[in-house]
Amino acid sequence: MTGGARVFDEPLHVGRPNVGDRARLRERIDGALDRLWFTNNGPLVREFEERVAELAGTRHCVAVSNATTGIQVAAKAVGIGIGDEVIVPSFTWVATPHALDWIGAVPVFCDVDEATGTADVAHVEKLIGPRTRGILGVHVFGHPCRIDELTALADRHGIPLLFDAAHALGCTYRGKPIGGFGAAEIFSFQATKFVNSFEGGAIVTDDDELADRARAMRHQGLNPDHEITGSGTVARMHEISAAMGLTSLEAADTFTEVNRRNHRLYEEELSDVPGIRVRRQAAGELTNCQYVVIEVDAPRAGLDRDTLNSVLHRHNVLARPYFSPGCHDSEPYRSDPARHAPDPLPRTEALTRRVLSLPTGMAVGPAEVAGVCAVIREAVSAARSGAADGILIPTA
Ligand code: T4K
Repeated sequence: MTGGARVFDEPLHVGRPNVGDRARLRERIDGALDRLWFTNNGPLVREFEERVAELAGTRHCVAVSNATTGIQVAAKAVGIGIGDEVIVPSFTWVATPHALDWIGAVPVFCDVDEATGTADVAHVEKLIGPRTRGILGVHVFGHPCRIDELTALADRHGIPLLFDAAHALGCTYRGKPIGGFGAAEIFSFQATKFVNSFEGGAIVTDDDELADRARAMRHQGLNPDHEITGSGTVARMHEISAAMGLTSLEAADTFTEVNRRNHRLYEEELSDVPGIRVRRQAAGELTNCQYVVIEVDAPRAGLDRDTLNSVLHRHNVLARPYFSPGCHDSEPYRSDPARHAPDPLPRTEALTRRVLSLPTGMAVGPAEVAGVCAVIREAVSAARSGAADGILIPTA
């Protein structure tokens, strides 16, 4: 490593898709081709919805084309519209506020609790005002929000509570699967997610009427009798996506085992590296361990997150600084702080400077984890001994 050679010849990605049994995938795709039923509530989509609802423990699952449109449909289905303020954490992927902004709602950013990375309930309460029409919590990196407290708060103020559960399929809160909390929760099945359907998402809920509205909204407002019941969009999942979703879902236990093993290996390998800490999974809960996130404490590590990230990239480890910058510090929100971020968000800002997501998933084995950790260990060691990151720069 010190001689300048790259540790990895090929790029090691954070979000390599988890596939499952390819032969089953091909069979399912062939079945769809034989049936000539490609989209709009096809049999594979309905089967996928049943499986996801089982896993989430909900009465309904409405599969959609991606989680972003899923958030939009769910928000509209609970009555959020133009000019309505929705309180949302800034520490999330920008899809969360963008989904609201795109339907004319106004994301108002709250700070997060540093340990969980999820909405700080006291700050959410402080931000509730006359125009607040909803709260959208995010189970970031699969860590559940403080759901009971948010539920009590939303009930007290009579506003709907939704959860962006893009990272949280297969995770639990107080032993109950994520999916059945709030008015509705939204999963993502984008390629890099724990279970993927190439692109895809789902709204899960126990509310029959909300589910009916969401089903109509994802299909231009049409009900099952093909009557136009209101406005809608096109957010349908197609059969090929559902084929992948079902195949990937069947292998979810294996994905979880591999993710957990990788998470444990990273924790072990990095436990003695000064200034580097693997963020904890939720204590006492089931978790899919889809994200391995380290925090870089720059004064102790001798280098900051961005320097470490550059070193990793030079070795072909394509780590990602999820989620940095905070959404409040990204356009269009940054340009209108009075509207979107009326209060300072110190814990979000501290977190966004420190976090870095490392490669995991089915494409990452113990040897890859060891290689990534060796780069980190040596980078920290060099930085602490005053050699900056120079010794890790490959010559070629
Ligand atoms: N809410 C939250 C909290 C979210 O994190 C997300 C999505 C959403 C809502 C919205 O969900 P969707 O509407 O997308 O269903 C990625 C994903 O595109 C995005 O879905 C995800 N969050 C976000 C955290 O990450 P990017 O721009 O970082 O890159 P992407 O997807 O091109 O690639 C990520 C890594 O995965 C790279 O290292 C390359 C690798 N990769 C990617 C793809 C697509 C592969 O190896 N194969 C692939 O097919 O956004």
